Amino acid sequence: MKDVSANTDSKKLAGEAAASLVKSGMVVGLGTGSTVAWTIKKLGLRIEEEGLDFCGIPTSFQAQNLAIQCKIRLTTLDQHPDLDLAIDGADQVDSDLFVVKGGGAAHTREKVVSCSAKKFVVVADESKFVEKLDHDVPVEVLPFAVKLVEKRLKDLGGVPALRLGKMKDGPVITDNGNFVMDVDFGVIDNPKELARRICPIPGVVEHGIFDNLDELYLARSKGVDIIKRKR
Ligand code: A5P
Repeated sequence: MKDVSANTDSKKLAGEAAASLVKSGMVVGLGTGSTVAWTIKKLGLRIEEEGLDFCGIPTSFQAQNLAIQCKIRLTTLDQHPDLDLAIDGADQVDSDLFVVKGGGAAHTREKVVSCSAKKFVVVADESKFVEKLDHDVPVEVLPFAVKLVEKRLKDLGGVPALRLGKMKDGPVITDNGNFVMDVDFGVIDNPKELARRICPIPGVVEHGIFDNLDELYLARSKGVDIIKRKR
């Protein structure tokens, strides 16, 4: 379980700031995790106070439950395949705005939702921002394929570890019914190339390297910086 007490103020600052991007009439992807939870809560307040009227598409059971609590109208990708905006958290972001996600095992749906959006925004506190990525890469794996995927990830130079449950014996099961491996690749010099090599492994459902971030809302000591993608 992640330490949700650390950086709570910064997470709140970044999360709430991005809620201002949502306008009435939009279809918005709602990410997973403790930072974007602040965005979702703020959107709930805006519905109550301003009559903001938009539809959300949640990326996990966690996001769905929170959105329901906040009285956000929900829809599906089948009904609304083209989103105006997706907002989500991250485990790490580098200076070229490549992202590692999946600390909450939700990266597959998060990728589908963010890739369906015209604009993808990540909210994060400063501890997540690095020059070069060196975070373990979460890889969602079909349970039937675990051994093959493990071998192929090792062939790529990774050290894979099956993610185990905390209040459950055995592996973590994702919202899609699969396993997750956390793969240590050390410093990742070329995230795009690594992503390209993980993708074709049979049994890999999705990896946690994202190259589609448009804007980063980064909470720093003096406030929230908005960093736009240059590449
Ligand atoms: C979910 O699988 C992840 O991609 C989250 O978006 C990420 O772990 C968010 O981290 P925080 O809880 O620190 O916002």
